[in-house]
Amino acid sequence: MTEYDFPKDLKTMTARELELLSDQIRDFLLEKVSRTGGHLASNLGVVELTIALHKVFDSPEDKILWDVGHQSYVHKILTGRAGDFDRLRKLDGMSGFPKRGESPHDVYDAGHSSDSISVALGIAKAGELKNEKFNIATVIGDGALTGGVAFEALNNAAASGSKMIIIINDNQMSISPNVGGLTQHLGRLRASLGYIDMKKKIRESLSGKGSFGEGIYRSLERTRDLVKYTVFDRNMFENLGFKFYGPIDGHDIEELTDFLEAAKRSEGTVVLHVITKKGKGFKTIEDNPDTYHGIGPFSLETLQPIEGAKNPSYSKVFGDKLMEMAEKDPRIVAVSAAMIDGTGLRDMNKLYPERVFDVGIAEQHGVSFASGMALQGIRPFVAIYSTFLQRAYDEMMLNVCLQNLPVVFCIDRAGNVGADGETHNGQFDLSYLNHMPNLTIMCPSNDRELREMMEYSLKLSAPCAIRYPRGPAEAAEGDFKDIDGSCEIIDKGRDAVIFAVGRSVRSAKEAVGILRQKGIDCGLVNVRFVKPLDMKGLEEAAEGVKLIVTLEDNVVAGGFGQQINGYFTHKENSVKTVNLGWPDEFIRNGKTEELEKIYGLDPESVADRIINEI
Ligand SMILES: Cc1ncc(C[n+]2csc(CCOP(=O)(O)OP(=O)(O)O)c2C)c(N)n1
Repeated sequence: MTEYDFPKDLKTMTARELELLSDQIRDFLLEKVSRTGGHLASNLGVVELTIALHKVFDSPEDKILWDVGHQSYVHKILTGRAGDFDRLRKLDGMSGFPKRGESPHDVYDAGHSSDSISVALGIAKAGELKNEKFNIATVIGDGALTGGVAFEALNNAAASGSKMIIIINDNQMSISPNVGGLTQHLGRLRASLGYIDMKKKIRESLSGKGSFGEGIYRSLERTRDLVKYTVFDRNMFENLGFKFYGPIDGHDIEELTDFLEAAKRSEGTVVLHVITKKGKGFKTIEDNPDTYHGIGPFSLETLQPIEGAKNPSYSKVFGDKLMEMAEKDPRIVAVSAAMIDGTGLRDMNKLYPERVFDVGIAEQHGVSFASGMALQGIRPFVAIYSTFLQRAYDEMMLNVCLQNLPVVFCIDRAGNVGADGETHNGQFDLSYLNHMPNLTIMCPSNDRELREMMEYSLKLSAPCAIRYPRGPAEAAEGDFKDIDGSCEIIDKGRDAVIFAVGRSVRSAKEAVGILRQKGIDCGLVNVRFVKPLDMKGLEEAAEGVKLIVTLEDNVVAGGFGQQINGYFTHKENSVKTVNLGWPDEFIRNGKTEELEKIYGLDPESVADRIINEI
C-alpha cells in the first residue's frame, strides 16, 4: 500500500484499478487489525465510499469529515499513513480516530458520535465569512444520526443554505442493529421504488450525453421533480429543505463518484443516502458485524479473537448481576445508549427484551427517559461509558439529581481505557459528578464489591453512580466488609496512608508491599464511597501518619483527592496530603500500564513518591 502516492494516484486510476485497490485495502485492513485490534467492520464497509470521496474531492483543501471517526482507517491509508498501521492505537503510534495533529487531511478530532454535521456547518459558515471556496463532505452513519446533536445540526443546516454534502452511510447497524423511528424511515427510503426508478432514469439519460457530472446533475434535478409528489413528501430530509439523492450503492465506485460529482456541483446542502454493508468482503464479518465492530487482536486464519483475560470483565459482572436482580424485582429495567453488548447487557436483553431499552446513541435522552420511568416507580439502571456520559451532564443534574430520583448510573470504562485514547478515556467522571447534590458515588475495587454496590444502590432509593473500569474485574479475596456507606480500612500504617479509589486499590496494595520491604509502614484504605465521603473512617485510618496519599484513576482536578486536601489540611493537626491521579491533560493512546508508568501512577512510582514525600 505504501507504493502509491495517495490521494493523488486515485485521480488517474481506472475503474478496474480502483476495484482492485478496494480488494487490496480490505486485505491490508484485515491483516493489520488482526495484529493490533481496532475498528474493523465499519472500515471494511466504507472502502469504496472513501476511495470515491478522495477521487472526487481534493483533500485537504476540500474537507472530508468522519463522524465518530472509527471508520477513518481507509481515509488514513489514502492520505499517506498506510505505513503507520503497525503501530495503530499503540503508545506513540497512530490514533484509531482522526487527529488534526496527525495529518492535515484530518479535519477535526472525532471520537464521540453525531457531531460532524455541526462541525461541517461551522466550517462552511467560516468559509463564507472569509470568502474561501472549498467543498465539505461529512460522512455520518445511520447509528450516529440517531444522536440528538445531529438533529440539532440538521435543523440549523436546513435553514442556513450553506454549501455542503451530508453523506448518510446506512448499513442498518449501529454497533448492534440500529434502532428507532429514523432507522425505519431510512428503511422505507431504501426500499422506495421511486428512487430506484430515478436512478434508472439517470443512468439512461447519462448514456452518451453531456459532460460528466454536469449531465448527471441536470438529470437529477429533472427526475427529482418527477418523483417529488410520490416519494419526497415522505422524506424527512426533503421536507426539511435539503436536496436528497438516494439510495446509492455504496460499493459501486462509479455510482458513488457520479453522485458525489453531482452533489459537488449543487448549491446548498445536499444529503446523499449511501447504502453499505458493514464488514463487506469477509462473510464471517458481514454475518457478525457487531463482534467485529471493535475487536482485539484475532487469528487471521480463523478470524477468532485471541484468548484474552480469564476473569470476566466488570461489564459482564454488572450485566449478570442486573439480570439476577431483575429476576427478583420486577421494577428493575436497564437503559443503554446503543451499547447493549459493550456494557454487558446482551444476556439480559435476550431474557427480558421488554425491560432493556436501547435508546440509540442518545445519552442525554436516555438519562431523561430513565428519570421519567423513575417518576413512575420503576428502578432504572442506566449503563453508559464514562466518556459518553459527559453528554448527559445536564440531564443527570436536573432530571435526576434535582428531583432525587432513584436512577442508578452504572458507569463503565471509567478511568483510563488504553488504546482508544483521548476521546474515550473516562478520567473525568469523578470531577463532573462530585458536585451533583443528592448523588451517591461508589467505586468498586473488585467483582464482589460491584455486585454488592448494585444491591446497596437499590436500597438507597436515591440517585447513585457506580463507576468501574474497562477490562477484567479483580476477583474478591478473603473476608468481605459489607457495603454500608463506609470505607474499608485494609491496613493501618505508622508513616503514611494511601486512600485508593476503585481500580487504584490494586496498584496501592502493590505500592504498600514495596514500601514495607523498604521499612516504611504505609496503611491502605479502599475508599469505596467518593460521595458522601466516610470522613470518620478516613480520619481513623490517617491517625498519627505523616503523609496521606490519594490515588485515583481520574484527573486530579476536581477529583476525589482534592476533597481530601480540603479536609485534612484545614484541621488543627493538619496532615501533608499528596494527590495522585491523571494530570490536567488528554491522555494519548497506549496501554494503561504504559501510561501509568509515564504519569507516575504505577506501584513503583507511587512507592517512590511516598519515599520522597515522607
Ligand atoms: C456519544 C457516543 N456514544 C457512543 C459511542 C460508541 N459508538 C462508537 S461507534 C458506534 C456506532 C456507530 O454507528 P454508525 O454511526 O452507524 O457507524 P457504523 O459503525 O455502523 O459504520 C457507537 C455507538 C460514541 N462513539 N459516541
